[in-house]
Amino acid sequence: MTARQASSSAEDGAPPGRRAHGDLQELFDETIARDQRIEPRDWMPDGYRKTLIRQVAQHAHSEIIGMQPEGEWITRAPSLRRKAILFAKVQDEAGHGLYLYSAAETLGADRADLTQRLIEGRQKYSSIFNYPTPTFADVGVIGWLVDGAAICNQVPLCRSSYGPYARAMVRICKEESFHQRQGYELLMTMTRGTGAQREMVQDAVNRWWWPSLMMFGPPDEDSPNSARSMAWKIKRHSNDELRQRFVDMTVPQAEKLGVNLPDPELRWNEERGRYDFGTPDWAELKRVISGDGPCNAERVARRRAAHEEGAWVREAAAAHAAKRAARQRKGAAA
Ligand code: FAQ
Repeated sequence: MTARQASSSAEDGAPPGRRAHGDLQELFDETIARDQRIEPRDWMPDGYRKTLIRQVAQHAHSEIIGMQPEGEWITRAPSLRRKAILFAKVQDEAGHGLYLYSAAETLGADRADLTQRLIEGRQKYSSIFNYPTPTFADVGVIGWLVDGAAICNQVPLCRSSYGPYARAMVRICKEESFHQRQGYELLMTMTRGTGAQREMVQDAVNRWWWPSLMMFGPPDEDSPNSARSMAWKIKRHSNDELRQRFVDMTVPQAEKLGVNLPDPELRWNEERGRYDFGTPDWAELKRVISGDGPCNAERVARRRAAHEEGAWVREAAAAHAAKRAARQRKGAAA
């Protein structure tokens, strides 16, 4: 019997008593241990549901707020080709946000409530989107480093134990890979260009390197959620493991591009077979997460304005859906 069958038989029969609850917990634990997926109708512990809503909502908010830093360059992209590429990328990010809000809804969260929490500063989004994008090289570096870090973090989430989240991640990761390549291709073009373009790229790398490492979250010893999330197989790897993986993947790419990563401690460790690297400024991460980064106020204000300006669209869509449903009911009755 799966957790789903158990949950529906408990619903069909008498309300689950202590014993039934124990059985459901056991089935849930077995499903996780067997590496099978938990689906929306399955019984799940409250903590598992809450953790998922927290992570999936933050992830969705990150995709939507993440449209802003690059979005600022759509009207200023240097060619029609770059404009079309950037437009498509930013549109993909909107799509990712929507898949993720849908995944959160399967857990019983209400999308309007999640948005409200975001614009009131009661729910987080990724620290990385609170940094400015003063030059077009930032678009390339976001694609290369930020999407690169997102891929490192998100590919394991395709095996997350919660079905709708894992399936959303499969599609998202395919698109993120494209995003990463477009960023790298843009930087290849710029680094083969003029000295001024190369300087612009190096300056953007200097600004984005450390914030990209912070995307993976605090160090393991300061990560209150990791142990539980890993036991539940929501997260498959710790923050530090993924950060290391990102550094190992990125250093050879930086060498190919001919840019320096701004870390004097970065060097190959023969014994470990991995790169050693310096310590990010964790106080900065804390500041940015708590709302005091360079662009937090601006990002949330923009999101709030977009939500308010979009009220008429939501009202029109709801009125249209109601009209259509009434027409269908009339048709069915005739
Ligand atoms: N920023 O105990 P942990 C993208 C919070 S999408 C802000 O380690 P956890 C696509 C954390 O929430 C990028 N907050 O937490 C794109 C927790 O707070 P809480 C987003 C952070 O959950 C590319 C507290 O600190 N990706 O880039 C951050 O186990 C380009 C303690 O931390 C995801 O959301 C941070 N960096 O691990 C779009 C991936 N780090 O809730 C546009 C899914 C930590 O207890 C352009 N999420 N916090 O109050 C995850 O993998 C995890 O949630 C982590 C954090 C790894 C982010």
